[in-house]
Amino acid sequence: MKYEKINRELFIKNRAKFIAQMAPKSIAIFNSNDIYPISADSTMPFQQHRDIFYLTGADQEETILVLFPDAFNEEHREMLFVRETNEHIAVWEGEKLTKEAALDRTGIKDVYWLDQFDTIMKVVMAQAENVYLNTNEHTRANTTVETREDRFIKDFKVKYPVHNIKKSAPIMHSLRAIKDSIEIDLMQTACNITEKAFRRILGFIKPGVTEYEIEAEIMHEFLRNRSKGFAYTPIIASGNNANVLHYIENNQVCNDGDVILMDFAAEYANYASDLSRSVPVNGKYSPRQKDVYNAVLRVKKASENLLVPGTYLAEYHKEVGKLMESELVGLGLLDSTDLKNQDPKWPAYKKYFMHGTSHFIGLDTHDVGSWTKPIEAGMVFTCEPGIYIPAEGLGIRIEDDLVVQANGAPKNLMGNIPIEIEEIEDLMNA
Ligand SMILES: [Mn+2]
Repeated sequence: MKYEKINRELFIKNRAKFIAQMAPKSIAIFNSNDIYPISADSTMPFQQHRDIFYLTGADQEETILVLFPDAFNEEHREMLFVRETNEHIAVWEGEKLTKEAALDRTGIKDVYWLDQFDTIMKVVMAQAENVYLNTNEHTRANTTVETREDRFIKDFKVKYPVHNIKKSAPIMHSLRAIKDSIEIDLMQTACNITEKAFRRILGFIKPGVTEYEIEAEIMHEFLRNRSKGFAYTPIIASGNNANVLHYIENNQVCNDGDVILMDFAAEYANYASDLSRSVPVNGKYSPRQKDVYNAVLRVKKASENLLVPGTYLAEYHKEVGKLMESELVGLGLLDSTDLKNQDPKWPAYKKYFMHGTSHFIGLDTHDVGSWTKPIEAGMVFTCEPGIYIPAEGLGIRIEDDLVVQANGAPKNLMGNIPIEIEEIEDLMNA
């Protein structure tokens, strides 16, 4: 792991919060992710499952967490199973968690080797009525690939067919949506690394550079700051490429006179940040580019102040739509006829701003959290309005990450990242 050791109090508190939501006589089980194969003996870099990470801090494959607060034996109440390590593994693959290291990292006293799992489960399952299993209930999840968790659940239900199955996902979503101060600090670190990369490329972007050269500069800055890389696939989209919302080829030359829309951000300790900035390739926005940029910026500033406790995300998005509608009229992109004829289900502004304004962010970039309950203090959201005008080869998006406060405006974790036109132009021409 490149990141500094995390204060394990976070994971101890997270487990206590989960246990507080469990029914009596229940066991909860969480699995790590697989290491995904590519071909031959190649694999993708390991990415820990965010739920077991949230509950333990264990950042290693083939790890299982078992929580059983009502267990008869104290050593069965909180158990971590890890792959047995030895000197051979240490030489070939590097250091894996020993029992001592696992305790140090997670705060779990009872650490077992994985080969004891089946034997111990027989003992504890005989005492339990319910089992919480962890499925992916993110509404946009792509679940074609069978995960280690999916495989485990299949086997487990065959072995223990008469226990009551309960869902961990709703509990995990409600816990993970509200961030602890230790998590906010980790997210702030991710945002600060993102800031360094943005400042670095402001001095690098000029007509003739390629989108992938900009991507390379960003990655360089991420790695030297203990991030393992991008929190999501970066979008480095110059000119009309900005109008392809998920443009990730990043293989074109940046031309004089174009604006380049960049949606990139660092991960740190598995926590995501998410930034968008749109800057002029030649260091000076044209008058039209300035007008569109400032329209997006006004929508962003007004929208973020709506991220307050008690508001529903659906209401919030409606309000942002109204702000955007009036800016689009101001830019001459919509007129009164467009507004008169608009379909309430697909309002006129969606022609130029077709995506949502905010999403939860945390251990996942599009983090878990309820879209049907009001916003609460401690939730972290992006705010990312944009205006896309293919006819003008121009697309602008501006995005920061914000922590909802109990009172007043949210705290901007990206408040130090240049956003005003003058500051961006000054830095690009320094
Ligand atoms: Mn985003």
